[in-house]
Amino acid sequence: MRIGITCYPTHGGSGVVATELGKHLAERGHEVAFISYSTPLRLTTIPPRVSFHEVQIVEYPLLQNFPYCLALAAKMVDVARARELDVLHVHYAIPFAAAAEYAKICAPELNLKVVTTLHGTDVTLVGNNPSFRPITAATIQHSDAITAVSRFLAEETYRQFAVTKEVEVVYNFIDPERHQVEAPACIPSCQRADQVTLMHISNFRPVKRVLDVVRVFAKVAAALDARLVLVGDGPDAGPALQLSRDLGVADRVVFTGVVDQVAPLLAVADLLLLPSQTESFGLVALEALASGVPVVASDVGGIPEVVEHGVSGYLAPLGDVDKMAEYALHILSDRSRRQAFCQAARTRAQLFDYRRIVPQYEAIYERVLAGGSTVSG
Ligand code: GMT
Repeated sequence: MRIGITCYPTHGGSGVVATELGKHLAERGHEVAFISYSTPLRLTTIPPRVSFHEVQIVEYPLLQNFPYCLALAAKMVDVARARELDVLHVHYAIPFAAAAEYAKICAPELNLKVVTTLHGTDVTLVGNNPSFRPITAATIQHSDAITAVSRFLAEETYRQFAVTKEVEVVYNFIDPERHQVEAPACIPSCQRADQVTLMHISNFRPVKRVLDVVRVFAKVAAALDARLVLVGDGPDAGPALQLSRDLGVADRVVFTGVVDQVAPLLAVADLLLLPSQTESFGLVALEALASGVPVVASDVGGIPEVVEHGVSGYLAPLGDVDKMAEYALHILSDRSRRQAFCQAARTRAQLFDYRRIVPQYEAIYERVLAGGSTVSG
């Protein structure tokens, strides 16, 4: 098949999933054309059967805010014609599902099929904002197939929008081999053999509740020889650093900034903290599990579909830093228990192996190309 993929080319999980999906599809013999305003970060080389098509940003005094959605739609049409695309697979509804619908309107002769994958905030925070709601609802509904990265998100989509088509759950995936790596030189190794490493990886937006990470860490560090590695950057990085000073643990906190590949960092971690306010899936939790790192997270959104409470980690009520610290200490304070959680984490991650998930997308493409519909009940 010939598949066009559009995503945000940045560090976010949706861009990572879309890019890795495209690379796996190409390995499996499909032609894949990425269409975006810059090369997706995980597309460090262009493998066989993969191409990248840049949406040009045009400056004109009347265009106060460049209408990216329209330029993207036009580029989708160009690429679909040139590459004879069968399917446009857009990752994140806003504004990509709308752009794909415009592309269909502009080039009806191509009979393009649109698959929209919902990733989270395109439904829960942004897409349901009154500024976007009618467009989100209509363009999701018009897609030939709709997928969501968790059951939670599929149910949220039905709840928030009057979607009558089936929203199919296709979970995010990992490549387990990529998580069997050595620790990188850029992270100083622990100062003492029995020191434990807690880690948090995110875009440091308020929804990630990074200050809770620091609060949990301070409680753990009061009881154990521990350090905290914070990976990423964003609005709450400064406040997190300040809080670590206020709580007297700044000397045990390491900031790495943004990194492209998290697997080498996870190789030094003993526990991942993910106290998010909402998380449709929590790709970073899955990446941690694949690295044999148990997760302590908030019991919200799709996280319980990834992390099994009491087996590969623990889930605590949102904002309950005492409980999270208690769970972290329970895992970290006993070496054999920690190892059991590590093993359970790797076992859990196998369920999300790309070899199980990518064929589910292929089956959806085949079905929409054959004219199959997914109207529910
Ligand atoms: O809006 C965001 O938080 C970023 C978004 C993204 O584009 O990466 O994250 C969402 O998609 C990820 C990949 O499917 C999920 O793992 C994240 O849980 C989800 N974020 C939220 O639901 C907050």
